[in-house]
Formats: sequence, structure tokens, C-alpha cells
Amino acid sequence: MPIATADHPRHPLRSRARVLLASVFGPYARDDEFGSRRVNPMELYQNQVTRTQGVFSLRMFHRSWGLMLIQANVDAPCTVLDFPSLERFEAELRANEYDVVGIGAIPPNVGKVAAMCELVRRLRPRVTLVVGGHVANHPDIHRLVDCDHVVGGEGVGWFRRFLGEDDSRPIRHPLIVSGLGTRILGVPGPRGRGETAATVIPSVGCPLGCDFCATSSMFGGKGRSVSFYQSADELFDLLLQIEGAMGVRSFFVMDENFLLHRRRALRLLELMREHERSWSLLVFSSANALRQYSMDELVSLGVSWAWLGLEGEGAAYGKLRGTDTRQLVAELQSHGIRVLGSTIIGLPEHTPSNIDRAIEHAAAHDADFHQFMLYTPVPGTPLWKEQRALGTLLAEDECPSADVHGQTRFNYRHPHIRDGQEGEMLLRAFRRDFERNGPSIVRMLRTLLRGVRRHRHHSERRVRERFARESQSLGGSYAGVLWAAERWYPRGSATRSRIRAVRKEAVREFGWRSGTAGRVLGPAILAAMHLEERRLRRGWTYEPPTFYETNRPEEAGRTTSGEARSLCRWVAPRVGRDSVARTA
Ligand code: B12
Ligand code: SF4
Repeated sequence: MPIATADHPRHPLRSRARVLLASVFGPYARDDEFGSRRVNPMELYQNQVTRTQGVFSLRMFHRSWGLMLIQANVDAPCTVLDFPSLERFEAELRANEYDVVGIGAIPPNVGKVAAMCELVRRLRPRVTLVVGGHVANHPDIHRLVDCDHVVGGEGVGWFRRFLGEDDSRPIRHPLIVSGLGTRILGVPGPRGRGETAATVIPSVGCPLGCDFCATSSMFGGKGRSVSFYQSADELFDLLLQIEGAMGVRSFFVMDENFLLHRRRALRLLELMREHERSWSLLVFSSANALRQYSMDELVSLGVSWAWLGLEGEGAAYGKLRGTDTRQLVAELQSHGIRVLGSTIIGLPEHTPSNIDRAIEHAAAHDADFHQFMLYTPVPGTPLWKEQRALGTLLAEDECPSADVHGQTRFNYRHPHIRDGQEGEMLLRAFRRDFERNGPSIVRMLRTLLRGVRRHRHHSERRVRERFARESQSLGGSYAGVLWAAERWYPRGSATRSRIRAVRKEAVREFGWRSGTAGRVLGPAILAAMHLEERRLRRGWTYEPPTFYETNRPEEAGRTTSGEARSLCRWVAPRVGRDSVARTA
């Protein structure tokens, strides 16, 4: 990370400055004048993965991890207000004196950033206003938003330098529950301590530099990324500490291409073996990164879920060269690795006449989950620059920023797809995948069962333990899910038979426990599904709660603006101070 330079802006109060960091305000899942869109809720799966799966859609929220990371890594008193309403944001500004207000956002939310900055200027004219995150790449940010600093790229280093703090200190890692408010089939997901994976952020960016990729270009583009933890030893120690503090054994590794660093991953595996760690890792990975490993290495490393860019048949991305992605997905699944495949609709070669073939190719992967996104030139990316040079980008009045989220329409003139056909094509892809492969939750349980069968007698105890842990619920609540899911579909339908086959398989594997749990829990789940369906038909939407946190113990629990802040928690890297062996 760069060290402070003389020309970097610096706050006069340095570390004594009181900082407020906020995400953009909700509600999100509705159409409004600030840029909220019903089709663009603050949810991952409902937004872009299980969008057309109705009661089977996985509903859950994710905190604003970038803000949490910055908060944990500055010494200045820092409050995070995540997912406020505009009224709540205003109440916060009225009740507390801040010196710096930082707002993190992505380009579709630029209108909200502008409204929040306007409010700050009006209520607290002396505050230094900083805007960061992907919205910094919005081409009109300086015209649309009245603020003091627009920060592109990595934010922890920027804030440390801005506050006159030591920029070379190791990065503390906030304790992050990966998903919140989980709900599926109308039933809340597990919420107890250690029951949800922890998010770990080893780096930001991706050196592969695909032309459309905002994350890659944001942190340096091709050949670059920003690593917070360089070595496997450091990372291992971090995971150990998080395991201890949160009681988790699964980690959602928020690194665009974690497996690309083969030496680091294999050293991590060595440490996991040495210290008998039975961890599950949920990773993002490109196909070429995955192919650097044998299946046994992936299984031993605990890779239990992989988000894999499939992009499109014949897509000319180097990461896919020489890979039969259907075969790769099937092979991963045969080892119990659940796959979230990601396909682009609207690649330059797509036309109204070949799009069904492209959709069929995607659906034929039978991935456990499938994300579909429109090919979208996002500001800052090579694709955006190329389209700008070609003069194909639509102006703000033709396509407002709030609609550039990849789930409704193109923000440029596609060579073959015109007149807004792309929105329907995207929906067609979601629907075809669901119709052909059935509910994602069932596909996921099917893959898990394959893994259990294959690795039940694995030579390493930690691997056997992992599969036993991950599949435990197949003898309990998941058995109920399968029972209810089967009955959701009419007798004789292909989907019902497919679900029935998975349920029978679970009963064979887990015996009477699974059968009984199915019969006992199934009817209640089926009733919840009917209620949920009614709720969805009435237009019900799901919004995240507001989070209000401080990094100062003395401020925690104190009530201002009608609410008490809770204390954010983190772990600090110890490698270099303590040895890994001693901490384990
Ligand atoms: C988790 C996530 C979400 C969560 C929401 C998280 C939240 N609370 O906002 C969910 C799943 C809901 C989501 C939804 C969407 N997302 Co999203 N999301 C991500 C994801 C996977 C991780 C973000 C993250 O935490 N990264 C790790 C942290 C450490 O990095 P960071 O956020 O970039 O933060 C760093 C810097 O940006 C900076 N920074 C951040 N905030 C601030 C604030 C200040 C003041 C400063 C100075 C610096 C700063 O410092 C941080 C540390 O270096 C990213 C991809 C990625 N790998 O980053 C996509 C990503 C951010 N999402 C993206 C998109 C497009 C969307 C959606 C529009 C997608 C859609 N239609 O489905 C919706 C929008 C929802 C909405 N209504 O706003 C794009 C944004 C691209 C762009 N430029 O437009 C990304 C980059 C994915 C991609 N490659 O396309 N997303
Ligand atoms: S491999 Fe994935 S994360 Fe990396 S640049 Fe390509 S799309 Fe982005």
C-alpha cells in the first residue's frame, strides 16, 4: 500500500477527527426519484441469481464490507451507519457533531449520494465530505455531487493518510457475518452463533482484467490488485482468530480470484493439515485458476462452494481458454462443490436469433445457482472506454444511472439487440434455468449428497468431518425442505420426480432420521411456502435493517439520535509477533 505523500489531502484534526461512514439510504426495493429500483433490491440472490424462483429464492443481505474495513483500520473515532433511511441519516447528523462524513456507493446510487451530500452541506456546512467506492468512477460525479474528495480505489490507505495515521500498519480484519436475515421458502435461515459463514477479505481487485470487470479496473486493472494479507501464514492466523472469535468454521472468501495464487493456497492447505482444521471455503474463482488444482486439493482445502464466471459459449476470455465449462462444473459437483455459474446475456455476438442457444448452453451446466447479467459497460472499465470511443453509450436522459445495474436494460447501443429486447432475454434465461433444473436449494442439496457419498471415507479426518458437518441438516431441516419442495410441484411433473430422487437419496444416506424429519417438518414448511407465495403475490419486498456501530468502546451502548451504537469488532494479524504454532 502506498505511504503518505505530501500532496495527499490531510484533515487538520488528524486522528482526532470524528468520522461518520454511511452507505446509501433505503428503502431499496421500490421505484423512487432517488434511484431505488424495485428490480434492484439490496439482496444478492433475489437481485441477480434466484430472481425468478419465487418462494425458492434465497433471500439475504450483506453488510457494506468496505465501510466496515475502513472503520476497523482507523484510530480516529469512527461510526458506521449502514442501510439508513434518509430520515435516520438526517437524525444522525442532527444529533452528533462529525468532522468527516464518508459515503460509500456504486454508480447506480449516485442520485442518493448527491441527496446525502446536499443534506450534510445544509445541516453541517463545516464537515469534510468524502465520497468513495465504485461511484467514484461515475463520469459526472464532480458535476452531480457536491463533496470535498472523490476517492477512487482502495479506501483504508486513503483514510489513514487523510487522518495522518500510519499507512503501513497491518490491516485489522472486522468480524463479519457473511449473510444476514437469511430466509428461504418463507422460513428464516439459521441465525445462531457460528451458523453462518464469516466473510474474509484477503484482497481487492483481480489481475485478470476482463474488459467488463469493474472490480478489476477499480483496483488497478490487468496485472494488479491490492492484497491485505500477502502470505498464507498470515491468512491462516487470521482465519484461526476469526474461528475463535465467531465460532465459525466456514469462510466466505471475498477475493475475486483467491485460487489464482496457487502457492499461497497450497501453503494454506499445508497449515490446515498441520493444525487439523476442518474448514469450508466459499470462493470466487475463474476457470483457469480452478484448473491449477487437482480435485483432491480443492476438496482438502475445504472448497465447498465456487462462484465461477462461465460468461458465454465461445466467449473470448483468456481465463476460459481450453476449458469445457460444462465438464468442469459437473466434475466440481461430483466432489460436493456447489457451483454458482455466472453468464452474460448480450455479448457482442449475441443476436435475437442465437440468444436461445446461448441460454440453453448456460442452463445445460445445471449449476447449483446461476447468475445472469447483461453485458454492461460500467464506468472505469476498458469496455466502457471502448464503447465511449465508439459513441455507443446512452446519455443520462436516455438511460439514467439508476437503471445501469445489469438487470433491466443496456446503457449502450448493442450491435444486434435493440428496442429493449434485452430485459426479456435476461428473464428468459432465469426462467429457462429454473424450469430445466428446478429450485437451486434442491440442486445444492443434490451436490452435497454427491460429495458426502464420494468423500465419506476420505483419508483425512478433517475432510470427513467437514462433509458430516455440511450435510448434517439433511437428517433434519433440509429433509423437511425436500419433502415440502417435492409436494410443491404437481404429481407427474419432471421437477417433482427430480426432487423426489434427491429426497430418496437423502433417506438412503441418513436413514430414518431423514425420513422422519421430512414427514415432521415438511408440512410446516409447505404451509410457510404457501403463505410466502401469497405475500410475494401481494408485492412484498425485503429490506435490510439499519446497523449503527462505533470503533470506540466508550461510545458503545450510548444513545444518541434515539439509538445506541454497538461496538464493531475485529481481529489483528499476529504473524510476525506470535508464531502460528503458538496461536493454534
Ligand atoms: C457484496 C456486494 C453487493 C451486496 C451489497 C453490499 C452493500 N452493502 O452495498 C449486494 C449483493 C446487495 C450487491 C448488490 C448490487 N451490486 Co454489488 N457487489 C458486492 C461485491 C461482491 C462485494 C463488495 C465488497 O464488499 N467488496 C470488498 C470491499 C473491501 O471492497 P469495496 O466495497 O470496493 O470497498 C473498498 C473501496 O471501494 C473503498 N471504499 C468503499 N466505500 C468507501 C467509502 C469511502 C468514503 C471511501 C473513501 C472509500 C470507500 O474502500 C474499500 C476498501 O478498499 C462487489 C464485488 C467486489 N468484489 O467488490 C459487487 C459490486 C460492488 N456490485 C456491483 C453491482 C453492479 C451491484 C448491483 C447493481 C447488481 C445487480 N443489479 O444485481 C446491486 C446494487 C444493489 C443496490 N440496490 O444498491 C458492482 C459495481 C460495479 C459498478 N461500478 O457499477 C460490483 C463491483 C460487482 C461487479 N464486479 O460488477 N452487491
Ligand atoms: S476473472 Fe472475474 S474478477 Fe477477474 S477480471 Fe475477470 S471477471 Fe473480473
